[in-house]
Amino acid sequence: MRASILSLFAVASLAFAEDAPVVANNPAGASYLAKLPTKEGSALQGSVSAVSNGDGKGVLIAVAIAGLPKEGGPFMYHIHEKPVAADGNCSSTGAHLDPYKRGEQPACDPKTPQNCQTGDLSGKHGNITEQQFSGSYSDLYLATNPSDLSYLGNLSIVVHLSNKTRISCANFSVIAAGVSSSSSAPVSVGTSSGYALPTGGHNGTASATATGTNGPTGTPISPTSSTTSLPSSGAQKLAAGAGALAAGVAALML
Ligand SMILES: *[C@@H]1O[C@H](CO)[C@@H](O)[C@H](O)[C@H]1NC(C)=O
Ligand SMILES: *[C@@H]1O[C@H](CO)[C@@H](O)[C@H](O)[C@H]1NC(C)=O
Ligand SMILES: *[C@@H]1O[C@H](CO)[C@@H](O)[C@H](O)[C@H]1NC(C)=O
Ligand SMILES: *[C@@H]1O[C@H](CO)[C@@H](O)[C@H](O)[C@H]1NC(C)=O
Ligand SMILES: *[C@@H]1O[C@H](CO)[C@@H](O)[C@H](O)[C@H]1NC(C)=O
Ligand SMILES: *[C@@H]1O[C@H](CO)[C@@H](O)[C@H](O)[C@H]1NC(C)=O
Ligand SMILES: [Cu+2]
Repeated sequence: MRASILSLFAVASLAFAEDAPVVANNPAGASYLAKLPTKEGSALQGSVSAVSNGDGKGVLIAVAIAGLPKEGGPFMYHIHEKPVAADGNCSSTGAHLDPYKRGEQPACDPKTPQNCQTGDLSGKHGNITEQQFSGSYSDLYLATNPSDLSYLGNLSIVVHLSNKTRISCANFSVIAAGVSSSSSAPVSVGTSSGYALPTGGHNGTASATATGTNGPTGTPISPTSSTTSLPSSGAQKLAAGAGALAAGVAALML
């Protein structure tokens, strides 16, 4: 009896796996930032930001990563379904954000992004094939609206080697919760539960980005503290910074 109920359930959940809908009601000006932690002996650094698109449909993702290892690519990165535990161990982030339960297989086809796990950023938008990468793109299936199943604001980013080893991870933090388009009311995101802004001079960045200018050319929100900042303008500067940091990557494996 029990077994047959379980297998019925398995069949049902397969049958009901559905495409992800375009997220249409992201709050205006909502902005989140995940800043990868720097580690002794590793050149890896970077950030991923997610800002509501101007029309409220989906988000603009901006990625700036440098100091990836020479070996072990191409690199994948995803939004995972849980935050990073306080000890920083990336195992704690669980699987990919996948509220529509399509699972890992078959692999995401970037031509049909609605059929990918909503957290599968590199599946939908491309792996990182160099030791550094900087770019931004729109993703229509991710939410800055806390009531949407694909809300990313209390989740995390994980960067992987090609063999899935997790080499870095970070919580998203709220920079600005935004204003709901339906009610014009500021959105509440429960700042008591781990939404602390990254320490170290983020206040200036936050006020600069909270105004919600997010055209397709928007540059990644870069940390402004002197020890951890990535160059914020231009791939050349990023590449130069990455080159200077490229030594001593071998110790990176976790
Ligand atoms: C993954 O690849 C890295 C670098 O190529 C290697 O050091 C590590 O042992 C591999 N891990 C697994 C689980 O295969
Ligand atoms: C993130 O926040 C949403 C909305 O408040 C909530 O439904 C979800 O359970 C939270 N997820 C985690 C992993 O805390
Ligand atoms: C990530 O966020 C969770 C919950 O919001 C918090 O418990 C955890 O300490 C944070 N992790 C890190 C590495 O800051
Ligand atoms: C991280 O957590 C996993 C699973 O609990 C554990 O096997 C691993 O040893 C931990 N890694 C570190 C560096 O503590
Ligand atoms: C990204 O890399 C992974 C691991 O090597 C591979 O399985 C996957 O097909 C790659 N994805 C794309 C879109 O090239
Ligand atoms: C950022 O602003 C908050 C509130 O205005 C203040 O308490 C905090 O000290 C500021 N942090 C920095 C690094 O300036
Ligand atoms: Cu992942």
